[in-house]
Amino acid sequence: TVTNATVVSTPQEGNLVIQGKHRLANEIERIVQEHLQYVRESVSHGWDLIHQEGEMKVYRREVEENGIVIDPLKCFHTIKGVTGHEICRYFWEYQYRMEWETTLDSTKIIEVLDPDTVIFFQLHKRVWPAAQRDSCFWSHIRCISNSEEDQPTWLVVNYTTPHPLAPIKSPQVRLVANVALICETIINEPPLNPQDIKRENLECKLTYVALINPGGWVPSVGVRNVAKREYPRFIKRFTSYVVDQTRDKPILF
Ligand code: H13
Repeated sequence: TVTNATVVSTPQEGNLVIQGKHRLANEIERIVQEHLQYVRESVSHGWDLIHQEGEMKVYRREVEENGIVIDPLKCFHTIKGVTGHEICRYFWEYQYRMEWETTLDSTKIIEVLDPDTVIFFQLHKRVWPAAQRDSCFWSHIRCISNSEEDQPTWLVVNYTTPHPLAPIKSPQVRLVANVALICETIINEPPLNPQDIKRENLECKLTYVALINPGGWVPSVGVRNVAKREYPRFIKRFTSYVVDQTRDKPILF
């Protein structure tokens, strides 16, 4: 069903559908802007490098709130042969998720807010310390053009939201998350004609930030060990998956 849309009749264009804002539009705008701000902040004091492998660097800041570990995590990586759009598309699209996610039992879309924004309900594996957890979050994909010449920045934000179709059923514990994947595309040795750009000219600079509250007490050593193992594993597996999937496909700019 279409909501928030108004059909107007105009003498010149005939019937026209005007799409109104949905209920989460303002919140999404605010969180997207916060991430774009935060992504430019460099990692300095307080951030520990917890994993380095090739071009990948994973940092975290140890933070606890009422004895619960909520360590912010930030990962930088550079991937050859893909665009930022491709990385973000494969992260956002529901149909690929179970092929690269190793920490999920299930995922489903419970609402479509607009063509770039959906609400997911997910059941997480018990790799998450202690009891099984679930999550309910809006997921938004966006392209931001910086200038006429530059390649645009692509981003996906996942942000916890309540939903009537996903009530919290105790003893199930809900994760509270604010996660962003932000990608820029670099074109090395650009050919004169943009049509001649090959995958070997492409490089994607990826930043992934995760602020996740486990939603209840879990032993801090356990959460920190799981995080240290699982985040690098996810970045490696997910980015190689996109490289494999796109290798023989036309470039998606
Ligand atoms: O970002 C990742 N996956 C997204 C798509 O499935 C969903 C994610 C999300 C997580 C939790 C709540 C809402 C959304 O954005 C990849 C996630 C990899 C997670 C690695 C496990 C780390 C465990 C850390 C424990 C902290 C409590």
